[in-house]
Amino acid sequence: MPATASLLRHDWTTVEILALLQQPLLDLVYQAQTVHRQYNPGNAIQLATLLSVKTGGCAENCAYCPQSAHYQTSIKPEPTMTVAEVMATAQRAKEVGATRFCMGWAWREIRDGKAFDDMLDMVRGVRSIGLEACVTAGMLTDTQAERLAAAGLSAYNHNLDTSPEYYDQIITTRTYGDRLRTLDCVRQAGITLCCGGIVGMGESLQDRARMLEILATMQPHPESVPINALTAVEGTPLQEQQPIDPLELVRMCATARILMPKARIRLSAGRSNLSREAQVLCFMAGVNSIFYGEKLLTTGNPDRDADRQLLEDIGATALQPFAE
Ligand code: SAM
Ligand code: DTB
Ligand code: SF4
Repeated sequence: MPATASLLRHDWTTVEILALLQQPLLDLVYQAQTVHRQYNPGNAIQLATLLSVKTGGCAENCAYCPQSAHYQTSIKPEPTMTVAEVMATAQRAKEVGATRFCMGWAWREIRDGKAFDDMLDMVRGVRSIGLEACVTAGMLTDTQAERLAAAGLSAYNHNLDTSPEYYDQIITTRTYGDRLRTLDCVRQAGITLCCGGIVGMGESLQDRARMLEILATMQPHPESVPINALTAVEGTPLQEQQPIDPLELVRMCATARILMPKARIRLSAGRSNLSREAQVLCFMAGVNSIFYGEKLLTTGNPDRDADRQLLEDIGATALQPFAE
C-alpha cells in the first residue's frame, strides 16, 4: 500500500478513483481495511433507524423513487405523521438499540409553516430522549438550516445520488447545482452532512468515480456517506434494472472508505438482497453504519433480530450515540 494512501485528502481525481475502483478486489479491500483500522479502531457499527414521516406524492421525478407522484407505484400519499406518533416511534427505536433516528419527508423542498414547525419539534423531541436526530426533506434555505441547527439537528441527509454527467438520466425536476446549494446551506449552519448516492441505476464505473470524487473533494468530507444499492420498485422507470453484483457494492464501499477515511460509511438500501457474507465483506471494506429496523422509508430491510445476530457473530458492537 502506498504510504500516502491513508492521508486525509481533498484533491482526489477521477483517474485516481477509477484506478482504486478497478484494482484487484483483494488489494482494494486490504487497502480499505488498513485505512479503516487506522482511522476507526474498534468494531463499532452505528445503528440508525429510519422513519417516513411524510410518505408519497412527491413533486420530483427521481427515476428510482417509489414516492414520486410522477409514477404509478404501490405507494400512495399518506397523511403526515404527528409529533406524538413520531416520538412514540423514536422511543421504540431507542429501546431496541438504535442511536440515530432519521426522519424522511417526500418533499421537493422544505416550506415554512406548521409542517416545518412540527419538524423542529420532532428534532427537539428526538434529541431530548438521547438520540441523534437526522432529517431528509429535500432542498432548504439558509434560514431553514439555521432553525434546524438551533433545534439540535445532528445531521441532514441530502444525497448526490449519481454523477453530474448521469444526473439528467435520473432526475430532470432539479439540477446537480440545486443539490450542492442545499449541501452548502447545511454546512454553513453547522449541521453535519449525510451525503451519498445510489449504485445499480445503469451508471458507468466512470459515473461512480465521479460521484465519489464530488464527495471526496468536499472540505470537510461529509461525516456520513450512505451507499444505497438500487431497490428496483415496480412502476418506477428503473423497475427493470437488474440487481447490482454485491462485489461491485463492496468495491464502492471500499473506495469510499479509502477516499474519506473518517466518514461513517453506511450500507443503506439494498441490504435485504445481500447475504450475510456479502455484508461482512462490506464491513471488512470499511462500512461502519447500517439502517436498523424492518423498514427503510417504504421498502424492506433485514429483521432486527437477524442484524443483532450478525453483529454478535462477527464480534461487532453497536456504536454509542454522540460517540463522535
Ligand atoms: N425527498 C428527499 C430527497 O430526495 O432528498 C428525502 C427522501 S429520499 C427518499 C432520500 C434518498 O433515498 C434519495 O436521495 C435516494 O438516494 C434514496 N432512495 C430513494 N429511493 C431509493 C431506491 N428505490 N433505492 C435506493 N435508494 C433510494
Ligand atoms: C439514504 O441514503 N437512504 C435512505 C435514507 N438516506 C433516507 C433511504 C433509502 C430509501 C430506499 C427506498 C425506500 O424505502 O423508499
Ligand atoms: Fe421526492 Fe426524494 Fe423520492 Fe426524489 S427521492 S421523488 S425528492 S422523495
